[in-house]
Amino acid sequence: MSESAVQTHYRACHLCEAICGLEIKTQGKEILSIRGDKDDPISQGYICPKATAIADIHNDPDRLRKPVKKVDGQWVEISWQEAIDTVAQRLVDMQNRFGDDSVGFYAGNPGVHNYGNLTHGSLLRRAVKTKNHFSATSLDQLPHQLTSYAMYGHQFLIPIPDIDRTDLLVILGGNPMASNGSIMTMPNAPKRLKDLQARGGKLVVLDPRRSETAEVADQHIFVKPGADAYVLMAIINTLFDENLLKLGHLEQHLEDLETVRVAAKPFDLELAEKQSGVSAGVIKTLAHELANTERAVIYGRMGVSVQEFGTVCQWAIQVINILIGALDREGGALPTSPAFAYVQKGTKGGGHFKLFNSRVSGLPEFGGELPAVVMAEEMLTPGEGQIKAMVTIAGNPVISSANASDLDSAFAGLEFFVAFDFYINATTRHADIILPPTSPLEHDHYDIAFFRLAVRNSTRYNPAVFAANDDSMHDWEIFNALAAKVAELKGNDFRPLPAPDLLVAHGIEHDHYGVHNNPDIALDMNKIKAAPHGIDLGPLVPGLPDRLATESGKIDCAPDFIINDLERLSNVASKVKSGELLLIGRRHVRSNNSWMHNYHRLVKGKPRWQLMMHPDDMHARGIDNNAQVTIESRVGKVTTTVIATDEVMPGVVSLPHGWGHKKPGVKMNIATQQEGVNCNELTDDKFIDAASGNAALNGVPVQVSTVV
Ligand SMILES: Nc1nc2c(c(=O)[nH]1)N[C@H]1C(S)=C(S)[C@@H](COP(=O)(O)OP(=O)(O)OC[C@H]3O[C@@H](n4cnc5c(=O)[nH]c(N)nc54)[C@H](O)[C@@H]3O)O[C@H]1N2
Ligand SMILES: Nc1nc2c(c(=O)[nH]1)N[C@H]1C(S)=C(S)[C@@H](COP(=O)(O)OP(=O)(O)OC[C@H]3O[C@@H](n4cnc5c(=O)[nH]c(N)nc54)[C@H](O)[C@@H]3O)O[C@H]1N2
Ligand code: SF4
Ligand SMILES: [Mo]
Repeated sequence: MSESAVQTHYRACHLCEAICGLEIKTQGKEILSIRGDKDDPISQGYICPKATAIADIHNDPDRLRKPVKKVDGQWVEISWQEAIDTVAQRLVDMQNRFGDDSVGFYAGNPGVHNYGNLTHGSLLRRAVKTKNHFSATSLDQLPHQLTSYAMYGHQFLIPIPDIDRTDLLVILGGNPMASNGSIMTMPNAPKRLKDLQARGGKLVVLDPRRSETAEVADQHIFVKPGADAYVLMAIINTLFDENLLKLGHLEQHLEDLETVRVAAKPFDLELAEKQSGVSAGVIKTLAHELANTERAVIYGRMGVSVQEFGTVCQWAIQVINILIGALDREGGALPTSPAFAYVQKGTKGGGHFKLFNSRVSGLPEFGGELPAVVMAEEMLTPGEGQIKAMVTIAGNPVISSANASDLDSAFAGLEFFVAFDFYINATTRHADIILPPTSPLEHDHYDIAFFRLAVRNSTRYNPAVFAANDDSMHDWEIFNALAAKVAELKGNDFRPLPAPDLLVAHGIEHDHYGVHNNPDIALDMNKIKAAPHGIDLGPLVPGLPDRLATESGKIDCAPDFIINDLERLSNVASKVKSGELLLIGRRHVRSNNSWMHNYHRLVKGKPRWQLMMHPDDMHARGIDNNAQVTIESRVGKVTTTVIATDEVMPGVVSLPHGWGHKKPGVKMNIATQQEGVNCNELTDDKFIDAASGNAALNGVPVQVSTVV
């Protein structure tokens, strides 16, 4: 038999927001190599160590290939037909017995990197009508989306730092050297940051930890967790006070700027210094530099979204960019112009807020979703509307969400649980049925979400690397089949959707570069498919005020609910009790949330899951380096190893999320051998950004002591 030929495929990496282009060589069913695609116009050959682990995902013996059902505590393989029929029947039964809201949904992060989830997920949601939708959005970027909705009228009209042309980039609570950029798709973050410095620009980082990005920055400023809002308000105050405003072309399109000036007044430099630990002089200089640098931009990510004042921080960052004239200006923060789902006035999906509230705590919905922090109480609190069945899609909330122990019990106590996932992990071990989609390399790929958030406009479509087995289903096919069955059982009409590439192709033709709007470019899927490395669509371009999606056509500088939330900020009494430390997270380039710990090449070497603590804090508690310590919060207690480092500021401890796989029933052979603990057993479902309901996973008060 002749050996099959070596084939070269081009495929985007779907693991993180950087969406690097890959060159994958295969022979038959074997992956020979995974390298960076040098001809990818945006990533230009860059990859990080996670990319090669895509081969491990594909080959992993622990990855489920067939649907499984739990029978007397044991997993047995079942046919797709049986799986779909059983799941549909159980969901409909639940709704018949306990009402529509008795079924809940949780959608995790990888669904956003797998476009069939985005195009087809709503089919199932429409078939199984419930108000109980949750997702990783409210553990993450909800404050960004809510702020864009409130100020610019659309949750995805999010201005992106023009990193390749700015001369001053101020980052709060983001670590692109490890994360490779977030809400700022920027493949090869290390080079882009170096280039900024090489052209004489300056990188400033505010972070309670000297992160990998702080390490390469021109200036690193330690800031107390959760206190950034004081710094940002003091910058706003200084800009007004010293008349440093440069409103530029948006001047006539700003509503309620005066409200901002008045609201910022009480938050002066002295207060900011007292609350944040950043000296008044440093904040003042920063305000001056932002105002006086021709091309400057301020940006904030996880550390300032997923904390107690997430929405105030994201709003204040937008306001500063407006005040210094950075919004919608080259080298500042600009709207993106993707080929699909370009946001302009009237674009669907702008958002809605507070249309209804959660049953138990009354937290508000946003865009049809309730905050993930209420998921456990909605499952655990009896009464009408209690969640009795869950559908999880590409998520692992028992490791990723606040108060993980409560969630673990909640999932264990469900009457029915179906998971779309290919691993039996800390969450899905509680499922009754698991529906494993095809491997990432077995389906085609288009980055609907991340082209929208990228520092440069581009487009790229990748066909599947391997043909899927006959007896397997893509996520989108499962959505089609399950939604059809649910509709049939309910006696409703149903029309399945065509394959995702057809939907995107149709969208592109009618969108910004499509023949109907742009006959000169007339971009279509055929042209995109003919360019396997992707097509560069150029740098970000100014588009405001035309693209504003607000009713007034103007920017709402002072949304009421955010201005009202400043009340909370002005309540300055320290909530930190004596001896308490503030817990923050941390990401590492070799890890990816909770699901990339099952591959030897990513977990080998020195451990990366320990608690980081400042030597002074250890000394004060008589804790030795490498000792076992207990960390205790309002909701939980874990035991792990501590390492002494002045990377974290005094009063702060850091523990990465995503670990804690040693649970009975988890079937991830390598992950379960890792010692890291689940830091979300410490994070608190009642500790939230009250304006949005987003979890505050950073800045959680904890006590640390030696294990006795
Ligand atoms: N303390 C703390 N907690 C955090 C964070 C933090 O910084 N600190 N970060 C938060 C953030 S930003 C996020 S985004 C969340 C992530 O939280 P989640 O989205 O809940 O968790 P992931 O670890 O991404 O889990 C993804 C699951 O999807 C499965 N999966 C992967 N690809 C596919 C696919 O193509 N189809 C299907 N059906 N399943 C797939 C994997 O097997 C895995 O089980 O965690 C949050 N939690
Ligand atoms: N390697 C790798 N890359 C990833 C991921 C991953 O798990 N691993 N996850 C992906 C996902 S889902 C996301 S959302 C992005 C996140 O992308 P980033 O936000 O860039 O990544 P983080 O490492 O979470 O950075 C948060 C920073 O905020 C700091 N911080 C914590 N609390 C505070 C605070 O109160 N104030 C300030 N100023 N800083 C604070 C932390 O010390 C940390 O350095 O990364 C994506 N990329
Ligand atoms: S930075 Fe790494 S994980 Fe992220 S897309 Fe690029 S290669 Fe993949
Ligand atoms: Mo995330």
